[in-house]
Amino acid sequence: MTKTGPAPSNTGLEAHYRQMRRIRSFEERVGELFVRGESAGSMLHLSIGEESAAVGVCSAMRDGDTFTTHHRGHGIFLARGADPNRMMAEIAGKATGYCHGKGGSMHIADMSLGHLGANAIVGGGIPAVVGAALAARRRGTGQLSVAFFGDGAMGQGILYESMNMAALWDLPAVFVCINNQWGMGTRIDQATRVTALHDRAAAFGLAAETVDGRDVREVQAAAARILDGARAGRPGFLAVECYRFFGHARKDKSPYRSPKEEAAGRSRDPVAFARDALIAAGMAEARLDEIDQAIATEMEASIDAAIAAEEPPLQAMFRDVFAPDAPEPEPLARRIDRVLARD
Ligand SMILES: Cc1ncc(C[n+]2csc(CCOP(=O)(O)OP(=O)(O)O)c2C)c(N)n1
Repeated sequence: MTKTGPAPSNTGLEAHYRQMRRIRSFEERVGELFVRGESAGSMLHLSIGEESAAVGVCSAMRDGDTFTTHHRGHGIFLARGADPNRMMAEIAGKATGYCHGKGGSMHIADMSLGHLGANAIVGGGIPAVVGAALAARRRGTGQLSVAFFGDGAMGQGILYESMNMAALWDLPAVFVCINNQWGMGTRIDQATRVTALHDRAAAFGLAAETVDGRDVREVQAAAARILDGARAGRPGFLAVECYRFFGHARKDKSPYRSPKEEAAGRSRDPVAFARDALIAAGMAEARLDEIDQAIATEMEASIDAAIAAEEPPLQAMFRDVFAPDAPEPEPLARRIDRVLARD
């Protein structure tokens, strides 16, 4: 049930543009961090091309709402108000990062901004929003919870268990599938016969729509419809159609896609689309260039700060990993000594 809302206006488009440009610029710097050998871990997944999904949906969320993301979640967290300096530091594995350098790109979390956690397991973050939505409803807080995931998670059983439970209990939960057409090297139509993904959610009793991600205003309007319904107790599903501009992770040059396909996908750029729409509405290109420059300066400062930041001290290895009252884990060397001493 793909619906078309009223024609989008330019109201708020400049703010959306700024936020999408910040995400694009941040991701470009994250790519640079990796190439410079300064990122922690070996994997980075950039959301370039998917900015409208993050900004469109997050702009329909309210303070206090919670969310989880998949492994490609930098843009979503930025759109929910994350500080790029703390994010970049986290991706660089530094003590000043959101999780003191222990989460990295794929396990970043921050309860104060409602981020219940990114998750590297495909579909892994989805069930947490059902719990968060149940808690919100029982407490009567008016909050809702949103799960962001990729089209690959449409093949995970936990999504269907979660949607079923949310629908059965009328929970304020929303499931957002960022359909960038590819799950690693598998195109969506090589993975499923039913590519109208919202039909599956509708079958579980959710309000379900698909929206073209090229125009952030369309995404925001569709997200507002779905989120308003969820807040009133009718959980929803939104698929945002977009294109993953680059490889799955930084080392993937996507040899499984033709240059023609990539060119067509990149021509659906939501950042360029918003820029063109602002110019068409009378905004001077020079003003947009100024905005871009200010954002580039902000993100360049974040990469410099992340590289210069302190590594976490070794003693912090087990901090924030175990419950505060749990006994300290025994160091491996002592354990080996103890086991060997038994013989
Ligand atoms: C349960 C599980 N199976 C396989 C993987 C390996 N894996 C990591 S990302 C990915 C593809 C995910 O595609 P999608 O959900 O569409 O997200 P995208 O990468 O396109 O953003 C796979 C198969 C995993 N992390 N977890």
